[in-house]
Amino acid sequence: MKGTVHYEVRGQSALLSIDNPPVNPLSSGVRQGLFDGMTQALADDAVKAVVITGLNRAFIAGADISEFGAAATAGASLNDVLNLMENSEKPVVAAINGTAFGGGLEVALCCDYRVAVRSAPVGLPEVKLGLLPGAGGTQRLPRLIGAEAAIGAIVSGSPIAAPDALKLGIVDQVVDEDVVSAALAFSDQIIDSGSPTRKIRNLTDKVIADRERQDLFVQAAANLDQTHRGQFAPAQILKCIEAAVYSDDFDAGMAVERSCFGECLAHPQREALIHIFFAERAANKIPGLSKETPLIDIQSAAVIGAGTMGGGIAMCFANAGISVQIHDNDPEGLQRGLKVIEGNYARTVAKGRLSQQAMDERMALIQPAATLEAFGDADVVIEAVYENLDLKKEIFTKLDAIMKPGALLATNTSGLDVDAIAACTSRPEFVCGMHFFSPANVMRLLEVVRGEASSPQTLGTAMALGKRLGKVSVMAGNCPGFIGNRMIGGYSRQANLMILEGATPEQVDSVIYQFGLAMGPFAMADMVGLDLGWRARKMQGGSNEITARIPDALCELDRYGQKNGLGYYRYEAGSRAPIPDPVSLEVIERVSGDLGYKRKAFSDDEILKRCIYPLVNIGAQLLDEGHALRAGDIDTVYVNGYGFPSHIGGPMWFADAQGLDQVLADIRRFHEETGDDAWKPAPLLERLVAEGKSFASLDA
Ligand code: 3H9
Repeated sequence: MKGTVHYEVRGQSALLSIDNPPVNPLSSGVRQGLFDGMTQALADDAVKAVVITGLNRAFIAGADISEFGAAATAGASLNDVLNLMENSEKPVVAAINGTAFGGGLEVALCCDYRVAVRSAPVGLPEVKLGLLPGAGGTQRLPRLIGAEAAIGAIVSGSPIAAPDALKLGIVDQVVDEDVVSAALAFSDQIIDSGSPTRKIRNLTDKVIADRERQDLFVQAAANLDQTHRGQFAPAQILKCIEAAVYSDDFDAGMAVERSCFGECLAHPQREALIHIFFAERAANKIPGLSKETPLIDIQSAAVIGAGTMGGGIAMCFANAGISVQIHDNDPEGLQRGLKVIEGNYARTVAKGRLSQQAMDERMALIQPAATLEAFGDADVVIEAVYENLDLKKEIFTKLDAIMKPGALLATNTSGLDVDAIAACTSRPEFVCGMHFFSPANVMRLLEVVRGEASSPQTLGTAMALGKRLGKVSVMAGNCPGFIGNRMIGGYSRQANLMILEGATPEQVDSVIYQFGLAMGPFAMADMVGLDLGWRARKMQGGSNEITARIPDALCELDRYGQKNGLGYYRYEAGSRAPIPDPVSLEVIERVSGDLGYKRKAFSDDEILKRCIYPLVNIGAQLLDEGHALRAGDIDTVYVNGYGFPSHIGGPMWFADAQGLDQVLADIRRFHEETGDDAWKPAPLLERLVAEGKSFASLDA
């Protein structure tokens, strides 16, 4: 059995300490240990109360996620434990020493009182795994804090800092340190005062008052379309909370929760989301890099380029409490960049998500540097200038002369040759790619690009730094576009070919939106600006790619996208909502005709496959070449960097769910129909189908 619970008597109380490192999930051994500990405490007349706490760095991280979908384990169930706690006539106090998430908070909600250390977050994040709190959380939290706050907490799944939990009434006391002593003192007080136990199931005031709020659930359901489009669990959560509010019988509400939890558990979205949870963590484990690999100690950083990217990266360092210098070869650009950073922080302060003091501290960590020479002592430098290999080479030549020995030299290139850049230095082993996604202070993904000479120390430091900056880091090999941009190249190309062949931008965009992405390729192109690619192509003397013909033709008519209200779509002044435009359709039909296409109708199914299967085929090539280490890494990149819906699990997981034989058959058909080499099936895909295997089987 995994995990255990230590039992000791301290004064008048039994202290149960959960021990299941590193984060104390409720594995079978923990459940049994809690059950045995409670039984022992209840049987001992000398014990007047029970205090439950966690060893290691959490209170309880929730149910053991690896048990979902696996065979049932022996021993006490969580329900057995919670029933003992809730029926106990001796008061039970939770000493929340660290993270109390999911089933962990539900254990605490079965206690009579909760004392938390200030640094401990609590929350019910099950929705992020396609689940709902299935151990009474949907019934007890509304009784404790009211339906509106409970909906906010459970539907978002967001962590709640202990001081906020105190304000909401989720915890009864917050202490700065030694939460166990505080909880023991708390339980002594209850015993001495003869205060009764306090069972949340018996609290009814809040839910009865909520019955007057007719609009609460209608409004919450309407919001789901904005916040959780296409997801199954959130509506089930509302159903459970509604049962908590409108049912006088606590057990009837629990029955609704049990049934809805079962439906979530059986839903494919649950499996996809749990796949992403474990894939994000597996991505951190790099073969050949052990925990013992010595890392560069990063105390200070430097960023070159104060544009959107460089500014965002500097904010990432400041947000993590690391001092960072920023340089731009254009002094006005540097000042502009600093103003943008300040504006970004000010907006967060205005929204109440950051205190003015925290903003001031972060701004103070960001120091402008007039020259590159000022960077000499920094432990890491990240170059974030525009995508021009010659410029990057020039910068790395200078950095080699300036930076102290042992510093990490990283380029934020989104697809250029990291080895060519490293070769300009006398220390290519200290060079790697660190590809942030825009806006860098918001997007969670970081591709760490392994150059041929990058040392384990360099790569380990870049991965660890990513974690410190709050990123999900994925290791990518050094090939054009790395993982993400190489794949999206295939997706965009097919979308552009389809509008030449007869589809319309709105048809393609609508299919991709329905699939779950925030926007389709053409709305996205309008947002980015069609003129960027057009100008770049003109500077290179034009492009022979037929997929560039339509955007070039649109730009020739001054249709640059959202920025001037006309692109693939037209936009009303002040609005970002794309409106289909017959003028752009005329342009598309003209170019298509000039190129000799006979326009044909597309089904939605065909459009989806033409867009998504290039991701799968290129993903398989990346795996075969070793440029991606795992299928799960590719899914992690796509979900965190490209808005692929996490409840579909990423493109490789999606392909497995379709059946790889079906995917391969379609790819072969596209290859035959178009003669386009891009559709040549990846050898790995063919091998997997021949062997009856899946992408997931490669990671197992
Ligand atoms: C639930 O509770 C359902 C109930 O309502 C009802 C049941 C009937 N289980 O993230 P880290 C592993 S659903 C198993 O790197 P951090 C993780 O895989 C659950 N394993 O650390 C990793 O393993 P490895 C609701 C878990 O400090 C290691 O622990 N709870 C679990 O950055 C370290 O994790 C959640 O959704 C788990 N529950 O963050 C919370 N949690 O070292 C999910 C972690 O082999 N967990 N592991 O790669 C988290 O949000 C974060 O892990 C946490 C720690 C904040 C706790």
